[in-house]
Amino acid sequence: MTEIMELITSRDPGEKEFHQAVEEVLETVQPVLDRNPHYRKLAILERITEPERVIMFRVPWVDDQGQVQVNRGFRIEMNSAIGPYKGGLRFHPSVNLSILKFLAFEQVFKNALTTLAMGGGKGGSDFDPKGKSDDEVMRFCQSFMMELFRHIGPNTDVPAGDIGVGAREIGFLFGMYKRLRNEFTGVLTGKSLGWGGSLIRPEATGYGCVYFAAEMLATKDESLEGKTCLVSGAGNVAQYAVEKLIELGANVVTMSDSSGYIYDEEGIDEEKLVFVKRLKNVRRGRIREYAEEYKEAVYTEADPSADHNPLWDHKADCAFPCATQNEINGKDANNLVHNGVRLVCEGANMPSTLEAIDIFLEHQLFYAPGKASNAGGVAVSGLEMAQNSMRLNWPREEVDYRLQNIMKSIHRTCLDTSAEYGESGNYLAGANIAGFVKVVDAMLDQGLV
Ligand code: NDP
Ligand code: 2IT
Repeated sequence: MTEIMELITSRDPGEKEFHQAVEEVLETVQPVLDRNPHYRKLAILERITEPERVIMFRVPWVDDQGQVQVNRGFRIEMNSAIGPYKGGLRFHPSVNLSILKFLAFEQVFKNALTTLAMGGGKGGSDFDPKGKSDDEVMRFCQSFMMELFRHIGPNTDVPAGDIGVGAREIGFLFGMYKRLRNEFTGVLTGKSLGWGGSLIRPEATGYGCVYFAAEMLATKDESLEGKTCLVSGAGNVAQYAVEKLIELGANVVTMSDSSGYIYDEEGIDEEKLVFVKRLKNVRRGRIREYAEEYKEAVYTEADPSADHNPLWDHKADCAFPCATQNEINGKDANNLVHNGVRLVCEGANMPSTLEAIDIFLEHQLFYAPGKASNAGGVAVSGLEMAQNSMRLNWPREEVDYRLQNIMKSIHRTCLDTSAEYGESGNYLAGANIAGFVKVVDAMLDQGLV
């Protein structure tokens, strides 16, 4: 195992997020490797950590001042053992190969857990949609698709949204794909309802995450009702996690963006959440304005030089990190434990550092890794693909019912698998092993690919 980490780190020395994601999986799948000594000869680890294909391309576009801008576009086609590559596109200035490879790697296991036939991929650009006009975003998306279209397709690779890519961007990307290919297919998910989108897809990641948390608590005959919850982020995942938490009677006291966070001791209610949705989705403003609107809330500006995030330093029962990777470090994890938090359910991808995860496991918190607890988004993307193939639309209740069942099934798989491999109650081990076994079995069935 250390051998394979050495190989990966020496091959791509700068890719620290990718190394972190691989290390987290390798640390937990050892029992599978021990039971299957032939995996070594078949170079399973070497194959599963190497993308099937990496596409990098130039994205030139013209801004509103007539100035030519150049961004970098990517698509990592990580693994297609169990279905077409599937995974989001991220537009954020921090995007690079390391971040997208970690996301694509996680996606492979996550998609396997959903029970649907989807391989893993991820893509995006270092383009920053913040502060850009709709026209600029459209020109960028059109240029991005002018290269990406030749690599994707409804049976090949099906992108969707992620940070910085929502319904607006998916619309512009779809329009250009349709024009270039002259075909109307489900090549992207997260489409708007009127032209092939699925009900519940916008809600799916946040709702699914809360369904997963409810399942964890139910194993101890507890529920979310009356629980104080810390949520980070204020985007797609955070908004719908908060919506479902409110519906289930929890008291949500925080939300954040990259500039800072609000703490509202009285709780974010339905009306306040409507304000956040308008603020973020329509006006594209900052979370600071919440505390200007609701005087009972306190706003704290982010301090990039601080060694911890004060959002995680409040008395609470549950924490839902829904912003970005590595937003909970070891110090934050200790703060959560000392403040009485007993459940951490990840809406974001890899929001906890390896040190933070060790602290959660050591203190026996309910800890759900993102690849299990945030799989509801890609699961409903899979349901969107199914509806597109059949050219029909399921009602809201049907999609929500299927989402709930998928989250229950992932929860059950994590618990059963962790028990089977002597790690009872360790959702991280359960998720990693179950995803790994499914993908590896498929790879072996298909020969040396
Ligand atoms: P959005 O772009 O809608 O929202 C992202 C939120 O996180 C914003 O509040 C943003 O603040 C904040 N954020 C982003 N980057 C940083 C950063 N570097 N530091 C601090 N805050 C940051 O994205 P989503 O809600 O879709 O995604 C959130 C997380 O959930 C990501 O980890 C994503 O990979 C994961 N995820 C998303 C799924 C989906 O279906 N959308 C599915 C599964 C996982 P600001 O506006 O200031 O940048
Ligand atoms: O990280 C994720 O699972 C997503 N961004 C959603 C991917 C998808 O294809 O819906």
